[in-house]
Amino acid sequence: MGAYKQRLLGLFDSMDSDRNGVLVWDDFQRVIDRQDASAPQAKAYEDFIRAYWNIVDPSDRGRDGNYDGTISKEEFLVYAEKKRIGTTPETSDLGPMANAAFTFMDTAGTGAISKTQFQDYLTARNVRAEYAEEAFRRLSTNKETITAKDVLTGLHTFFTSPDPTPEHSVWVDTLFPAQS
Ligand SMILES: [Ca+2]
Ligand SMILES: [Ca+2]
Repeated sequence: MGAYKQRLLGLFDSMDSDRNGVLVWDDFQRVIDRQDASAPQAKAYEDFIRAYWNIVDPSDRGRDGNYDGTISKEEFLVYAEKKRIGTTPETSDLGPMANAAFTFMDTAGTGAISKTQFQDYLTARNVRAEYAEEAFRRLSTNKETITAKDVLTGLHTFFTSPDPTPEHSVWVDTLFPAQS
């Protein structure tokens, strides 16, 4: 199996919170409910999960191939390949999710994430310091901050690239529940 499929199936498993092999809204609600609702970025994280649901939601029949109201792994992969491979970040369906991810990581709310802020965000989530540094180097276009556009480009790369470790995507992993 290619790195791309493995990466997407890892993402599928991390969101399949009842481990029954299909995605429905309850899986996403459970991820929201497991957050500490009083944490500073709890609302921003909920917005991110809702934005992610919007590109999974089986009520879009193009995603739910067998019309059973749930998204299977196969449907998840087929839709991702059909809809995203060959798009640009701007023409993909990832814009709202990327904006929500940016807002979540922009803990100071300044509209641009500084290098220190980004590295602190990652190391607080158990990413090793050298990986955090490398992730910043790869993701930041201007080498001083991470912009919303950088996050969109990085997320698009994560969802479309055949590269085993696209853009050093440790930061993407921090956005989703850890797989147990
Ligand atoms: Ca499930
Ligand atoms: Ca289905």
